[in-house]
Amino acid sequence: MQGKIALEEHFAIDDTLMDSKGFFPDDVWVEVRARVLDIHGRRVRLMDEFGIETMVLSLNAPAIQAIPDAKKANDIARKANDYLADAVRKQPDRFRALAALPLQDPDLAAKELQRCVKDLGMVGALANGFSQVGDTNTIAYYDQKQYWPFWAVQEQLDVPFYLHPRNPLPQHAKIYEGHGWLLGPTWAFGQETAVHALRLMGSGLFDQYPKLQIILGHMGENLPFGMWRVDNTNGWIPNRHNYPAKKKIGHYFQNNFHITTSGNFSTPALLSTMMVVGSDRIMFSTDWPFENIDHAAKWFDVATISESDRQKIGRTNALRLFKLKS
Ligand code: GRE
Ligand code: ZN
Repeated sequence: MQGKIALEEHFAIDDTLMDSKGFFPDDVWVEVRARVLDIHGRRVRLMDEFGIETMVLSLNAPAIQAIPDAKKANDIARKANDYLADAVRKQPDRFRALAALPLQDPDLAAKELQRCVKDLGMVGALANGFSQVGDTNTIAYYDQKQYWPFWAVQEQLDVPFYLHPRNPLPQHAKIYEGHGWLLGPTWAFGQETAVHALRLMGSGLFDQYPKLQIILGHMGENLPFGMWRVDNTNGWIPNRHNYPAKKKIGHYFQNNFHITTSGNFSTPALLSTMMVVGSDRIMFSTDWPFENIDHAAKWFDVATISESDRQKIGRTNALRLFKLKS
């Protein structure tokens, strides 16, 4: 398919580059390092070769979220966002941008989001899970009440928020001890991000800000497959669930969330996701440079879905969500 738009596509600046190193063996890192630092070279050649018209770019992980000092997090976020805006300006027909945010301080994050959207023309934000705040062992999830004024700004700007994975802190990852292969993209990323998303849904955030739109990668971090059970397990027990939100969790999942195919090029997973959220809320992505553009595109271009769904998922859903001109 020509004209695809991909929206979980990463770059790094020198200050955040090394955050990605630990996920790869040393010999592979030589390759990934070159890929993540490149924007206008090999990346664009691969986009041309595999029918990707536009990439919506975001910083690598965990980057800003792992800088406990709010002022420093703000400085690096601004630096990364200025760098990204410059790169997009060089090829505005091929790239768009998601803002990195210093969520250590909700007020600073709201200000930076406003600057990125209003002054730099960015089309949304991407955060890498919880933020470490003040010291490396103190963390905050974005359902917490101090973030609600930030969410008011996000809703008012009418741009989506991509909730991207990070690993749990070591002290919260005992279950993976001795099984390091389950950390990162294999399992821990999805587990961590799915629970964060469920916290947002159960908190009542979307009753207060019903227009908020959150994007999840990796085919919804396994949530489409689990959603029925979340709402229906032990349904025979009265008032089984006790959470602040007014509606079933699935309601928010279907009305306030979008899902991308990043790093999850599985047709059974795509078909299940289409049955749970519908083809209007799924969008193509690759997760370059941590996954491969050719794997994503060769899979998606011939996946057993209708051509009208391929157009929606490959292109037109993203045009609509990000208000890009067709
Ligand atoms: C990602 O961005 O999803 C990612 C990383 C690091 C390793 C693998 C991966 O940030 O998919
Ligand atoms: Zn990613």
